[in-house]
Amino acid sequence: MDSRLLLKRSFSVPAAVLVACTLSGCLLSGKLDGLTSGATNDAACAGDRGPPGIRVSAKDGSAYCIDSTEVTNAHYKEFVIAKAGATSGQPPECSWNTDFTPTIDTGYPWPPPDHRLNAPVVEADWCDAAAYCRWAGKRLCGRIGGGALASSETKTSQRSEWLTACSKGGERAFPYGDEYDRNACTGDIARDTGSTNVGSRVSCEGGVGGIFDMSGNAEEWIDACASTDGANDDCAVQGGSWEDGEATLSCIGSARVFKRSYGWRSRGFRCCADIK
Ligand SMILES: [Ca+2]
Ligand SMILES: [Ca+2]
Repeated sequence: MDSRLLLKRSFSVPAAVLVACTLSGCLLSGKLDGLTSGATNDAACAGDRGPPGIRVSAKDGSAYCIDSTEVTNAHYKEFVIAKAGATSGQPPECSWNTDFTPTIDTGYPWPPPDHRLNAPVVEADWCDAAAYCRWAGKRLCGRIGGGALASSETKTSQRSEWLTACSKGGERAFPYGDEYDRNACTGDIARDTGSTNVGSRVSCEGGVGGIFDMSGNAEEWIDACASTDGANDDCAVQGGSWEDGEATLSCIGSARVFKRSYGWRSRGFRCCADIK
């Protein structure tokens, strides 16, 4: 599909934002405040810290909120500063986690440089991500209706908050449609350049309008771990990243697991919340 049609369909762009569409997708430039600091399609998802929430309707008639974008370096930096080294209040399976600072990797330093503040935070382990979401008044995306998703349910859209949002309730293979479009999202077309600012590729919108980068950019931790023993639990990651190709970039086909303690340069997260 012509990405300009996607724009007209459902994306409300602040007047100060310029949109450029090329073969490599659409990129926003200019002022992003309308997208990243308070824009929401539903007051029931407003008011928490972090990216604005977007309302998602599940097939069972319930509804919940999901962050419009991945959590950014700027969002996460606020959290690290606010916690000031304190790591109390974590669940028992995170008792090993004594530092919320992301691991430092080549090209992904911490603290982040100013020009990377709107890029997704990466190198956070599962417990860091869960603690951020709790601090923000939210939770890692898990099971529709609340709580963790069983690891066997990560490919069941009617059970998973993350997958329902990405696949529009199981109707789409990719957030933007059924056919893979290598240029729509920040997948392996960015293998040499890495992650981009969240929400900057407007052709990567969906499954629900107003949500960006469910496919690619940073892959995303969800609340679906195989056990609750600690650092070595296998926890699910979805959506693929700038390091991945088609199979991993689809909504349903992308469920992989990594150790709870294992941050990575292309692994981030977003949060979910109950409707207020
Ligand atoms: Ca940590
Ligand atoms: Ca993503």
